[in-house]
Amino acid sequence: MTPSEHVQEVLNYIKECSPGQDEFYQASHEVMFSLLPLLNEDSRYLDNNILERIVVPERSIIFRVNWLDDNGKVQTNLGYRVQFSSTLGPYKGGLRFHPSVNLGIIKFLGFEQIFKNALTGLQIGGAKGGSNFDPKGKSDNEIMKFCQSFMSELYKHIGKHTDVPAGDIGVGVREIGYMFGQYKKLTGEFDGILTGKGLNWGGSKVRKEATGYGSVYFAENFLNANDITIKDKICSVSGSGNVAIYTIEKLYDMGALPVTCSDSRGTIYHKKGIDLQTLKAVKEINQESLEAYAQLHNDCQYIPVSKYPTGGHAVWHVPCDIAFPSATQNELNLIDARELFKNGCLLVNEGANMPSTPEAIEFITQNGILFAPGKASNAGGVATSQLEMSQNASMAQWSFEEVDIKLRSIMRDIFYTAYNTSIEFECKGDLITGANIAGFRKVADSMIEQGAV
Ligand code: NDP
Ligand code: 2IT
Repeated sequence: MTPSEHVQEVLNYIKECSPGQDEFYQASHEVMFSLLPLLNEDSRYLDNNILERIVVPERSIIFRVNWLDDNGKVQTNLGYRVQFSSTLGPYKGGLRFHPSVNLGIIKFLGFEQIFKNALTGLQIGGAKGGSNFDPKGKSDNEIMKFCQSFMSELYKHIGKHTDVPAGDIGVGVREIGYMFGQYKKLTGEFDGILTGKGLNWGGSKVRKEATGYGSVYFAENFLNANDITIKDKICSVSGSGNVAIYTIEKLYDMGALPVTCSDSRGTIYHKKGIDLQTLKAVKEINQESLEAYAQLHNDCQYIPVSKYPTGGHAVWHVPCDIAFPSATQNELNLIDARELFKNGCLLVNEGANMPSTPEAIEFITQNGILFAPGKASNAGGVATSQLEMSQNASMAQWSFEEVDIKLRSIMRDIFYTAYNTSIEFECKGDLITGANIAGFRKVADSMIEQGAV
């Protein structure tokens, strides 16, 4: 059997034993085929059945979460924690609260996390979790009740040396706080079992900003390696949550001009530049729709999702030099990629996890647009989570500058690891191949060294 046939066989196996898990299939398809240059030259990985092993989580925990809403009625949601790989360290990865969450989504995110975490060069394994709980429209009391119930089961499976969750979509410092409080109540221990904590109770400076800042640091390295500077570049950013907001903040710091942001209801196009203060007030403080932003700036355009021709996303249809998809999976498709190309886009730098569809990626890479895959370019969040774990272990708190310098240097190292690996495999600048092979090789070599466990 050739390596390519072997890969196809493993993918058939995934389809058979995890039916309906489309996003997981999409993520594993991308990773496995990109590994062929390595698999063709080194037979140890297929001889040791690494592919068959790495696509199966070490453990998947699915549980019921009962909680009381404000009317005293019992509500029920599904909770998940997929502990994918502990090869390089304790399981590490975020928790997502969104109505679209199911096992396939959590498995795709956990699978990506294995390689992302390996790329950071830090000692962290891969995991993901969450719930189909919808935080939208819930009172603060309901959010707290849900988080407490969720943790009442999750606490049995996590620990500072075993599994350390963090935030993701729908989970920020407020939710981490309620979950941390419940963990402490149940165990009586003040432990660094979550990251993204508040700064007064064990959180790290820069963790909140880290994914967005890191994404821009990554883009800067990628552009510089191509003799392009980030200064004065017009940037289209999607999303208006944690990653998008701090991407926009860092873009301004670097002299670039972010002109868009979006949420699930619409897109803002503000040609003179997104007003960061308004954006933070609308999204971080008031948790409103971006319509509220448009009401405060009559020189911006608001394009509701319902008004946009189906098949594409308004945010990718404005002139820009760099695109930062920073909302959710599959939010940039072939129609969008064509539009970006037409508008002269130089780089697509993924801030979200798997935001570009396979067809979009194919078009982008075949038409000379630089492409930074999320597992490399958005790794700044989890890397800073590991810095939080380090600080917790030594009961220290580092300054903002100290953490930011470390983050910047980690992003540079991740870029060069992926870039140099692409050179090693004779596809210079193909960071999908570079990042996947570099991450995989580290995990796979360690799996072989640790034996068949
Ligand atoms: P937030 O919950 O803070 O923000 C998510 C943003 O994306 C919101 O603007 C939300 O709009 C929008 N969005 C979410 N789901 C959808 C959807 N199905 N359709 C349209 N818009 C949607 O999450 P984050 O900013 O933390 O996460 C964004 C992305 O970055 C995710 O892919 C996440 O996995 C990834 N990521 C996050 C990291 C982190 O540290 N937080 C680290 C690495 C990656 P609305 O407000 O209307 O819901
Ligand atoms: O996708 C991700 O890398 C995250 N949501 C952050 C995970 C973490 O443990 O900080």
